[in-house]
Amino acid sequence: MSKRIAVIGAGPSGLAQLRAFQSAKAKGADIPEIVCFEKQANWGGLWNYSWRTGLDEHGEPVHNSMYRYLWSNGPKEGLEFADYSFEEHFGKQIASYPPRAVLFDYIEGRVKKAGVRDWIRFSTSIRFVRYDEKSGTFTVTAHDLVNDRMYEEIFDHVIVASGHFSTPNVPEFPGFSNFGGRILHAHDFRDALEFKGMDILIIGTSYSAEDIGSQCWKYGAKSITVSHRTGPMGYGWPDNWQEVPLLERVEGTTAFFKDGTSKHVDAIILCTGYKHHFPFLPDDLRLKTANRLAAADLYKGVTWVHNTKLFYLGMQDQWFTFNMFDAQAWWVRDVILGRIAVPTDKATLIKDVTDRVAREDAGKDAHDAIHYQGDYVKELIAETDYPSFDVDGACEAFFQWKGHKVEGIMTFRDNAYKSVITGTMAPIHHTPWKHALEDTMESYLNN
Ligand code: FAD
Ligand code: NA7
Repeated sequence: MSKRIAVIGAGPSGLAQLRAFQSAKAKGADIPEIVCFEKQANWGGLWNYSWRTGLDEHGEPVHNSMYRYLWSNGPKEGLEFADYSFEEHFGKQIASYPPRAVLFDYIEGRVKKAGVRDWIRFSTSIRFVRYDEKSGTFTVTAHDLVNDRMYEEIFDHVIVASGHFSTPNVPEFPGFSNFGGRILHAHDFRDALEFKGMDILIIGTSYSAEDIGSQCWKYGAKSITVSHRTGPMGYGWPDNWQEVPLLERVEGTTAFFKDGTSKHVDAIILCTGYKHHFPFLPDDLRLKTANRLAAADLYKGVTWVHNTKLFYLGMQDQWFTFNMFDAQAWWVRDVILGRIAVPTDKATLIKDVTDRVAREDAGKDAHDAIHYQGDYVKELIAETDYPSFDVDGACEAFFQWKGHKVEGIMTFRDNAYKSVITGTMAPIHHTPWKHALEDTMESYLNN
């Protein structure tokens, strides 16, 4: 096959795409030339931890938003690869909420086995992509950061897998310019020990707020105050943790909230989410969407409705992660291999998107949202040869996880769930999460 495919990003989504093509090749298919561009020096995306914040050694925005001591915020049984189980990788079943380094090792294990590393051009940032109507091809401008060399290449398809939890959404509140302590966004949070003994104010009520607050609590912050715009998280928090209405202003080191209360704070961490940000795409190719399950303008959640030669992976808000990226990558692969036909009339493509939005909007709660995304994963895998797995069982692990968080927000990670790939039960971790200050892979696997 003489087609050329550009994949932008070698995080879990981009790597899923490489594995999808490699698995077709292993079964005898004629596959196109795949070139994956990754701006970092290694693969793994957000799971490739960096101590850096701000700009990297080449002056590129640091992609990493993860931090030291980060453990999976959901059960691993919800994300397990159907073609590469945790037991296959580690040689045994492991506990359910692995630290970052353990999940990085697992992600890497599958692609090392597939032998796709030389499909990736590391330390290469994509600067621009443009589509030429006449030739029906994309011109991709890449920047080789090590040799400081820019070049262009032509591709038949572009697959954007650059993630959407890296460019921070950073609101400003009155008084920030004169605040008497540190203000940072979750994207730049690295080590909870920095906040030991401090009164911390967190803005936001989603995963970052919950987990960064919990990290700071675990590593000895004096108090945690979480300020909400819409509503409190409502878990059974420890005694030195309070939930308050939205921040109104700060004066010196005093924070004032909408209900008239105030509190001394030493540092403010904005856990206010991220932006879908594609500075390398022109208007006609650039996705603009809210962080939701039914992303805008993507037929089947992956095909750009305005140019069906362009695909996006992993752009949805995420209950399902690695296995959903796989479902998407296998599906996109099969479109490119001509095994799946994408409708040619735009009205049909757009109707698919509006139907998905309506179905998501019809859901009442998190339970419905989990089912909605589970059904999406099922829909895609039914159309490809991705190994079928018990998606409802993975949803069940998520429901149990939600219940365990309500039972104890600082103890939910002490639970274990059953693998939907191998059917085996995970062991209970040897140390309760709140006492496990050390997060090396060696320590975690010592079960
Ligand atoms: P990313 O992991 O973001 O990878 C994108 C890749 O594209 C990066 O390697 C980046 O360097 C590269 N790239 C970007 N722009 C360019 C460019 N212009 N040129 C070349 N390369 C480029 N998920 C879970 O399942 N469990 C968790 O516990 C969990 N915790 C999380 C905690 C945090 C703090 C965050 C932010 C996310 C978490 N996630 C978690 C969700 C996470 O989004 C997914 O697990 C996963 O990393 C998404 O994979 P991705 O490949 O789509 O994007
Ligand atoms: P999310 O899930 O997008 O949540 C963003 C939070 O920030 C949410 O609670 C928002 O409140 C809040 N927010 C956003 N803008 C503001 C302003 N201007 N003022 C106050 N509050 C605001 O991002 P996360 O970082 O928590 O999670 C992203 C991923 O990282 C996730 O997949 C995890 O796995 C890790 P709202 O509820 O809209 O009022």
